[in-house]
Amino acid sequence: MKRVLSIQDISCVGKCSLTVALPILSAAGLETVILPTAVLSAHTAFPGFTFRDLTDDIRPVTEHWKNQQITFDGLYTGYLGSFRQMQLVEQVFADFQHPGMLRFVDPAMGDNGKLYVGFDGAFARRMGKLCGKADMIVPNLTEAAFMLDEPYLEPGYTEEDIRELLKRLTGLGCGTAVLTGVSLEPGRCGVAALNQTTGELITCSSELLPVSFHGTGDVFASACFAGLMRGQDLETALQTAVDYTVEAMRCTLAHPDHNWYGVDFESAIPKLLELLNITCTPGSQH
Ligand code: PXL
Repeated sequence: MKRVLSIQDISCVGKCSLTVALPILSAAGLETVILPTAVLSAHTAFPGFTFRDLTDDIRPVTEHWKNQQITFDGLYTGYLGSFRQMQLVEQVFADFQHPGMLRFVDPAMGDNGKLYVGFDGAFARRMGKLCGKADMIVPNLTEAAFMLDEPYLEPGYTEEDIRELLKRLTGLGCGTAVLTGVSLEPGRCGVAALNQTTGELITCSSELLPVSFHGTGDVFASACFAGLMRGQDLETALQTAVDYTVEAMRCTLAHPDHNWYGVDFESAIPKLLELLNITCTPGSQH
C-alpha cells in the first residue's frame, strides 16, 4: 500500500482540510500519515473560532519519522497558516525527497476573488514560492491571481486567457499547474491543466451547479491526489476529482436541510471508489 503524508490544519467542525483529506485518502486505499499544523474549533468562516498553533511540533515530528526511516510516496499540503509553516513545509519536501515522490500543493487561501480571513497579498506571494517547489499545484482563479500578484480573472475569460494564466503559474517553477473553478462554456464548470514539459492543455468539466459550497476545493484536491497516487494519469485523475466533487455537491443538495459549511463528500465515497476502480477484494490495495 502506498504511504502518503498530508500537511494541513484540523478544523474540528467544518468539513475541510484534514477532516476531508484523511477519510478520502484512506477510502482510496492509501496509508495516510497526517501532520496537523493547527487545531481550530471550526474553520475560519465561523465567527469566533479558536486556534491552537502547532508549528513548533512540525520539526520534532518529522525528525522522529526520519529517525524511524519512514518514507512517503507523495506529500500533499493544503491550508497553511503562517510564513514559518510554509518554510517548514519546504524543509519537509527536501528532507523526504526521493525520485518518484509526488509533491502536491493546494494553496488553499481564498475563493470568489477574496482571500480568507487572516491572509494578505504578501502571504499569497510567499505561497507562490512554495508552489514553485511542487510537482503539481491546484489553485482556483482567486489563489492564482493573488500568488501572481495580478488582477482576478473575471467571468468572460477565454481558453487562451486560461492557457496564459497556467503558463505564468508553471513559471513559478512547478511541473504541472491545474486551475480549478474554470468555466469555458455556458452551463459547464471544471478544471484546466498545463503540463510544463509537453505544453499540453487538458480540460475536464461537468455540469455547472447553481450553487457554491465551502470545502469543495479540499474535496477536489484530495480526490485528485488520490487518483494520481492510485496510478491514474493526469487527465483521468482530474476527471475523477471533478466527477467526485460534483457528486458530493449533488448529495449535499439532495438534503434540503444541508449545513452551510461543507459538502456531503461522505455520501459520495462509493462514487469515488467506482471512479478509482477500487473493489473490495482482499489484498487488492497493495
Ligand atoms: O477549505 C480550506 C480551509 C482549510 N482550513 C481552514 C480554513 C479553510 C477555509 O476557510 O479556514 C482553517
